[in-house]
Amino acid sequence: NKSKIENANSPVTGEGRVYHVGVKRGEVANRIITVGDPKRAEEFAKWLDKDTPIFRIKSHRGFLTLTGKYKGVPVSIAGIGMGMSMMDFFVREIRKVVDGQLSIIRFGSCGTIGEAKVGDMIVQNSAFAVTRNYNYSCFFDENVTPSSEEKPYNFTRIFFADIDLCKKIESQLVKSFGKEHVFTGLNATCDSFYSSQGRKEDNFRDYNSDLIPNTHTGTISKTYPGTISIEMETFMLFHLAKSSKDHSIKAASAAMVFADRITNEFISPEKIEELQKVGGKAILNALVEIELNEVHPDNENCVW
Ligand code: R1P
Repeated sequence: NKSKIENANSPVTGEGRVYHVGVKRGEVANRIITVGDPKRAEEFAKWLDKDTPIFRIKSHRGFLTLTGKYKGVPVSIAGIGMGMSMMDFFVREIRKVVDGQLSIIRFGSCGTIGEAKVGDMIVQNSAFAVTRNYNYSCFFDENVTPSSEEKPYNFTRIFFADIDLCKKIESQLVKSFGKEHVFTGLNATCDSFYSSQGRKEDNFRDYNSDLIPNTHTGTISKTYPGTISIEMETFMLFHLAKSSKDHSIKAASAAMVFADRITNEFISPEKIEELQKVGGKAILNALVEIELNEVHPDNENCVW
């Protein structure tokens, strides 16, 4: 049975498919763009070379992988969904089935708490994580008075993107959008779209009103001054790239600003379409420009 998994520690089917992303060796290129929304992945695939057929696979856990060529270079575009755990599944499982160096660029959407505006582009050259402190006494019992050391949210240290890849992305985005619309800076990756991103809700006790209090002086900005963007995946990508044993992953991230978390402005659907079209091409250009030690699988196993 080809779909049977023998090893619970490293779940790969008899056919060599990783359990969640659903791909096997030869189906994913060394150069990868990850996006959250599968529709965005399909949109970017429109830029791929027309003379090479696009390989498409959707996994039972919602990962969509598209592989083809761009300017003659094998690339994959993956729709991975949202959050740090999806990025963790993706990077670890892809690393199992691709040989040689990997270059992974996340191209997503984000909010800004810095000087960028809705519709601008941000190259995220570094990232920290903001996670809910599940042990905070008041989450368990609202009547408890927490000690002064206890905080409802935790902040990690900062992890960094690959500098060369960032520079290539930055110059491609500047070419497409103009210098005044491209920012480079520090990103906050949060473990919730709601609580750790400082959104106020009626139904839950989140103790998050200090995180982004509609000014630039919230706890996130105070902890790491200069934080420009806020989203849910980039930290995990940079963290895994840094902690990969053979340092074989070049990681970078860029995002379209959908929301201004200080003024509460939100982007229009028309503007999203425009940004995705131009942005996708810029990111593909950067992806194929970077030097990379690629290993192509035997012809018979390879989809490109
Ligand atoms: C939340 O709406 C999602 O949008 C952002 C966040 O990181 C989160 O995944 O990125 P994507 O547009 O790439 O999904």
